[in-house]
Amino acid sequence: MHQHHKEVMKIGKKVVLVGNPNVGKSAIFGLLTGRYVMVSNYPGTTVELMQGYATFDKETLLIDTPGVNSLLPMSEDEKVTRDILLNEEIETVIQVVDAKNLRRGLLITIQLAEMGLPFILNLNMEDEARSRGISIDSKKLSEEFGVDTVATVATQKKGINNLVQKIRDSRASSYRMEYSRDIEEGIKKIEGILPDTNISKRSIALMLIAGDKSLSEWLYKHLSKKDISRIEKIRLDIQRGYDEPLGYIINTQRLECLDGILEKAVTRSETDTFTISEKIGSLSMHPVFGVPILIFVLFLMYKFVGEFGAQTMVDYFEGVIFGEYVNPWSIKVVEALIPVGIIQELLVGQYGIITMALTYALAIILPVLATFFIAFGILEDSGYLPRLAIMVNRAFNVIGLNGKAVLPMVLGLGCDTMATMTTRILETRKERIIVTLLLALAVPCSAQLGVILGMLSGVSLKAGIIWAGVMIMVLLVIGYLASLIVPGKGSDFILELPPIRMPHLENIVVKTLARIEWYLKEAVPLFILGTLILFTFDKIGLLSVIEEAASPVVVGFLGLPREATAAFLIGFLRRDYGAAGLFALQMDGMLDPIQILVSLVTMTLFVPCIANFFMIIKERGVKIAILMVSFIFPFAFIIGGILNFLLRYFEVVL
Ligand SMILES: Nc1nc2c(ncn2[C@@H]2O[C@H](COP(=O)(O)OP(=O)(O)OP(=O)(O)O)[C@@H](O)[C@H]2O)c(=O)[nH]1
Ligand SMILES: [Mg+2]
Repeated sequence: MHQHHKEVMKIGKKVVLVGNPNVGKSAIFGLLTGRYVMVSNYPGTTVELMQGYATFDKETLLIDTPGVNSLLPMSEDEKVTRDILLNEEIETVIQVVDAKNLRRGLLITIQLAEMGLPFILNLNMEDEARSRGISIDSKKLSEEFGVDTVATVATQKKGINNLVQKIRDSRASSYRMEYSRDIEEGIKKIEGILPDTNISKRSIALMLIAGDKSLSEWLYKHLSKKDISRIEKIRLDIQRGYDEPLGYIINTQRLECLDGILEKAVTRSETDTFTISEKIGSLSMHPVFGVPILIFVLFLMYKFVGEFGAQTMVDYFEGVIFGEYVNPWSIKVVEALIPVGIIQELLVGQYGIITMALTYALAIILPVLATFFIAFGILEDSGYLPRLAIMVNRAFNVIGLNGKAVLPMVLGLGCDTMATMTTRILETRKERIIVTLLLALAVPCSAQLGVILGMLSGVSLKAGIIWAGVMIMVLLVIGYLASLIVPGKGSDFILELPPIRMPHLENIVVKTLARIEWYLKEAVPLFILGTLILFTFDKIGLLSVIEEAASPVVVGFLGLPREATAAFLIGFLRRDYGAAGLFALQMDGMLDPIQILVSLVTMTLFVPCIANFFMIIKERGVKIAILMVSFIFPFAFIIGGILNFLLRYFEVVL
């Protein structure tokens, strides 16, 4: 969706934004560079490095990083952030802190101070801190750490100029905390072994003592085997003195130090009264009241996306704009200008680029997609999604996943490809594999969901409930089986809950436009490609051969008309395009209600799109990707066939 570069650009002074998840780093990055990167109200929005030159100085390269809870990485995205501090020569670090959650933020400040990197403390979300009665004595804080502090409210563009001023004369912190004697001695010994790098030996020694496994690659590059085992021995000697792991001990000592600082720098006025947003927030996670709230949210989405988007808007775009104007005119123009029959057909025939690819893309999918993006953007920014994750946590525990894993799945409703990348926030390989599989299998992305919602709303509520029921059952059963097969263990459930917030119109608009732009750039060319393939197959007679060959499955097993084969074929490229093909069949009256339901269930279980497939390869490797796909395709058809059999056997009226 956005450009990303694995390698950090070499030119320019590097300024890195670092901080806890969901504190506003990307919002600040956007203000400093004028480049839009996704800003959403949940942790893990950014999972890779984003770069851009500053608007105030073209020589300054700003780098946005994934949020971290500590510079001792627990997951892949956190490692990205630590590694950039470790490996790049950095001019300044801007540590973005959530001002209402200073304790969490200062834990990172201590580590930045230890690294010896020049940095400034950016107290963001000042507005929310104030409304919660938290006031921060930033002078005190500056004195304690020996660095500048700047208060900002990124959403209101407040304090940004100040921030820019301070970047120029940032300095390394004078703060130094003392750990217990055994640890301090260990640090000294390890410092004697370590080579010089961008960050202080003390900070690396502490990471090693804390048991940072993600450093092993770095160690093997810089040290001999003998030195590495010497370090490990030092670590084990210290560990012998404690029952808890050293990482935990070090953290506890840091927090103790912090509490001293917080006492001096933060005052809270008593505001025990629950704000309305907090009330809504806790109700939405309530085991009982949460359910009607969820149903209400789904109902609103259905009204807006399913009815307004997929019916009213599609009818208008398909029926009026394309049906009465674009397509008839195109046909006239093409026939008048190009007298070559085959080219006419290529453009405006049954499998024509205008009459099929563009009509599906712009008249059927785009209206539902646009409404879905708006609705989803509002949900993202409201802070509801992580609460939804908590609500369904229990069900997911059964299948060996925790609530943090639900987040990528919910995000999959927006885009499965992006969500597959977001699995980086998960801590164990097992969780990442299971979530990747479930995303590809049973989580329809926005484009698809919109088309499906639209088609189902043309059948009945019952059909919709059966469709959703099948998806949920597949999720739970396959998730459960996968958790038995995939080795490894899950992790504990820790999910930072962002506050419930009024979404910002500006962000929703910008985000929706960014997503539509992405759809036009990424998906539409694939639609055209798919149409070209169908056109060619049709012309050389291959299409009817394939229809014939697939007939036992499509016609016999699934009980669909043979024309549906073409929809499944293009569904290989993107399942929303396939679904649009089914939509077109439905509008032509070629599918009865059972056929609609069966074809939709089968299509939903397909791999979402080629892009998702490549993302699975990139994130999980070729072997796992192929394994997944060779499971998914037969599985999709089998479930569709079983459903067809059951519906017909019990003579279900939809
Ligand atoms: N009220 C308020 N909201 C803010 C402020 N800054 C950012 N936000 C909101 O906080 C949420 C998180 O912002 P992001 O910029 O995505 O946070 P991030 O630190 O990049 O998050 P990750 O990429 O997940 O680590 C969004 O909903 C923003 O609109 C602020 O100063 N005040
Ligand atoms: Mg971000």
